[in-house]
Amino acid sequence: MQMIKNYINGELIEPISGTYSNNYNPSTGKVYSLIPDSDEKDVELAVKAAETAFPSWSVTPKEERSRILLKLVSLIERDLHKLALAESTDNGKPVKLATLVDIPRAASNFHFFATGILHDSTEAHLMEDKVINYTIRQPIGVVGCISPWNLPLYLFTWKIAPAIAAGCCVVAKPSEVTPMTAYLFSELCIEAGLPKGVLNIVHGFGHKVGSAITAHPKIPAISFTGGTATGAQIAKVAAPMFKKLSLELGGKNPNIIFADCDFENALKTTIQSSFANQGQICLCGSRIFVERPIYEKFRDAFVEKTKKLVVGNPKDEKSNLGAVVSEAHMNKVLSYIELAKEEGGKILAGGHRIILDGDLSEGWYIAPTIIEGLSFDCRTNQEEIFGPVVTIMPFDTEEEVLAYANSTQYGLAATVWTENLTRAHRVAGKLQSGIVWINCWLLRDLRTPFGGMKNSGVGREGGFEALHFFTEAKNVCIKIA
Ligand code: TXE
Repeated sequence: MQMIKNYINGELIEPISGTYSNNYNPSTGKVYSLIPDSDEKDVELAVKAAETAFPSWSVTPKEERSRILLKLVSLIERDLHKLALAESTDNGKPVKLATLVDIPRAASNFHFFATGILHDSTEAHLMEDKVINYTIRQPIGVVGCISPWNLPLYLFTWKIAPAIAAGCCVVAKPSEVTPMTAYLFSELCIEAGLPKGVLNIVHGFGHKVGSAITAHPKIPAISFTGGTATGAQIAKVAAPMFKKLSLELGGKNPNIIFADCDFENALKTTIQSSFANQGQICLCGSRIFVERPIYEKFRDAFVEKTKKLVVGNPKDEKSNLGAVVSEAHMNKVLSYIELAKEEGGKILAGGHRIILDGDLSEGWYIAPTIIEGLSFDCRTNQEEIFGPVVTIMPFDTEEEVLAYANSTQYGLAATVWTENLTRAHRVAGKLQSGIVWINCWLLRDLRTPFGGMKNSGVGREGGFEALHFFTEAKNVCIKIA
C-alpha cells in the first residue's frame, strides 16, 4: 500500500509521530493508501524550514523564481496522465475531467504566476515638485495555504503558485481526503530544483495540522478554501493575531434563465453547471430559476437530459459522473435529499444512491438529482449541499428572481441566461455575487478577481490581487531638498 509522506525542507519524510490514517478510493469505497497523521510538531518543522529558506528565496531574482516555476509547469504537463489518474482515484471524479480540467489548470496556475511576476509594476506618486512617493511590495514571509478536496491539485496550486512566485515560503496543507496529487507534486518540486524549505507540505487532519498552521505566530498570512464554518473558525483564531486572511468559502449559486435565452445553450450548460464534478464545485449552480413562459419546456428537457447522464466508473471515458468524495459526504448529500422531500419537494430525477457492479459495489455514487416544488427560502434552497443535487423553480418578474437569488447567506457566483443585453447588465449589477456569468459558465480568465460576497468569503484570488495578497505594501516618501 502506498505511503504518502510529508515534504519538509526539501525532503520526503515520515510524520514525527509515525502514525498514519487511511486514504480511500471513492469509486470502490476501499482504503488504497496511507496518509501521515501529522500534528503541530511537523508544522513546527515546516515553519522552521520555511523561515530558513525565506531570506534567500525572497531576494532570488524574479527571473530565477520564474524559471524554476516554469520548470514545474513542464513537469506537470509531462505527468498529465499520471496526475489525472491519481486525482481521479483519490477524489472519485471522472479521469476525463481531471485530464481536461484539473491537471492542465494546475499547470496554468503556475504558468500564470511565474510569468505574472515578470510583468508586475509598482506605483509612484509625485506630490509637489520635490516630493516623490514610491510603493514597494515585499513578500510577507512564511504563509499558510490550506486547500479542500473538490479540485485538489487545481486549488492547491491556485494558492501556492502566487505565494511562491511573490517570494514567500509556504507551509501548505492539502485536504486529508485527497492528499495524493499534492504528494506527487512534492516529488516534482524536488525534480524541478525548488530550493529546500520554499514549499513545505504537511499532510493530516484540519483540527491538527490546519489549526496548528492557523495559530502559528510565525505565519502572518493564511489563504484558505473550504467550508464556511471552517473559514469562521480560522478567522476567529487568526483575527486577534492580526493575520492577513484570504477566505474562499461556500456557495449556493443561482442560475437565472429568462424566457428569451438561447434555449439549447442554456440547457446544455445548465447540465454542466449542475453536475460537473458530481456538483462538487463551489461555482456549480444549485438553484435554477426559470421564467414562467418556458418553465415547463425547460424543466422537461432538463430532466430528460439529466436522466441520460451516465454515473459510472471514473476511469471509463463514457462516465459523465463518478463517485462523490467520501462516505460521510455521500450521507450528507443523501440527507439533504430526504430533507427536500420533508419540505415538500418532488424528485423529478435521481434522488438516490447508485450501487454499481463488482469492485465498484461499495463506491459512493449518487444519481444526478432534480427537485421541484420547493420555496426559495426553505433549508434545501438556503444551505450548501455540494453534490449532484439541484432545485428548479419558476419566476414571473426580474424583481422577484433577484430577491430569490439574493436570499441566501452566500454570494459566490451566479449565471444569467438572456439575449437582452440591457437586462443582463442590469441584473448583473444587482446580484449579490462576486462572479456573474452571462450566457456561459466557468469561463475563467486568471487575471480576473475570484471570490465571493457575504458568507462566501473575504478577499479575492486571481491576477495581481493574489500576488499582492502575499506581499506587504510599503510606501517610501522622499523629499528632495
Ligand atoms: O471542508 P473543510 P469539508 C463545503 C461543502 C462541504 C463543506 C465541508 O459544503 O460539504 O464545506 O467540507 C481544513 N483549521 N466545501 O469538511 O473542513 C481541512 O483539513 C484549519 C466548499 O471537507 O472546510 C481541509 O484541508 N484548517 C469548498 C480544508 O480545511 C481546517 C470546498 C477544507 O476542509 C480546519 C470544500 C481547522 N479547524 C468544501 N478544519 C469550496 N468552497 O470549494 C478543517 N480544515
